Amino acid sequence: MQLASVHFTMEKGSLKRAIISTYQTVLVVALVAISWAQNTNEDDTLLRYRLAEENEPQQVLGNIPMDAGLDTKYGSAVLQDLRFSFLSTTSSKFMDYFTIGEQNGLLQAAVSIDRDELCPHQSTCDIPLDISVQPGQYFQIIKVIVSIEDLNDMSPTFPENPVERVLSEASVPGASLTIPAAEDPDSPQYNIKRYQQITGQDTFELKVTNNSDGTVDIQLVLKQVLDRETKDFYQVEVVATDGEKSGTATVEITIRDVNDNNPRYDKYI
Ligand SMILES: [Ca+2]
Ligand SMILES: [Ca+2]
Ligand SMILES: [Ca+2]
Repeated sequence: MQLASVHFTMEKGSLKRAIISTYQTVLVVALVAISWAQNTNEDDTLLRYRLAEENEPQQVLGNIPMDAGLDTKYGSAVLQDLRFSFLSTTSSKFMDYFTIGEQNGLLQAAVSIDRDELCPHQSTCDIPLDISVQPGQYFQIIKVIVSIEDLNDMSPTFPENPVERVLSEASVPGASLTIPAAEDPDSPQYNIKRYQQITGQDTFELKVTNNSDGTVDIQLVLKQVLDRETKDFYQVEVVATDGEKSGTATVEITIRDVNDNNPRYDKYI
C-alpha cells in the first residue's frame, strides 16, 4: 500500500492480502520473513510506515484496521464497533505528531515533522506508536513504527561567521589558526562531505583533520613569513558542502604588530 510519499509494510499478518505487483510481493515476503523471527508474541501485529519529513499536516499514513487485517478477521458489524486510540503509556512522547481516527482507525500525521529537529544527525528516525483496539472482547495492541525519512533540506552552517582571528607577525610557516567546524543536522548521507578553501591560498592552507570520535578539526596553516608592513589583514573563505548544499565562513585574520623595525627618524632633533 502506498499513499503519496508514505510507504507501508506489514510485518506480520496475512500475506494473502498483499495484492500488489510481483516485485512488491517479493519485497513484502522478505520483510515478513525477517520480522517473524523477531516477533515472539503471536498476538502482536507490527506495522511499519515511512514518511518523508516536512510532510503536509494531516497526511495519511495508513488505515490501521485494513493494514492490520482486521477487516478480514471481523465482519462489518464488529468493525463498526471497534475503537482505536494511542496507548498513552508507550506513545506519549510522540502523540502530538500523529492522530488516530477513533472510529475509522486512520493514522495521520498531525503536523509537519522536521526530522532534523527530532533526530538530528541520526541515520534512522523511527517513531514507535502503540495503538489499542477496543472494546475489551476485541482488545489488542497494534504496534506501529513510523520511520521518518530525511530530506537534504539543511545547509552546512558555520557557528561563527565571520571568524575573526589575530595572528602575530612573528608567526612562522606551519603556525595554525583553528576555526569552528560547520554544522548540518541532516542524517549522515546528507551531512558535510568536504571543506574547501576558496581564497587566500597564497598565504594559508586549509587543513582538515577527521578525529576518531567523529569530530572534525578545521585549521588554516600559515604558508609563508608575514610582514605586517606589507599586509596587515587577510580574508580567507572556507566552504563546507554536503554535496548539494553549502555554507561559507569568512575568516578575517588581522596581523598583530611585532616591533621589528627600528625607529626611523626623519630628522634629528
Ligand atoms: Ca527538516
Ligand atoms: Ca533533513
Ligand atoms: Ca545537509
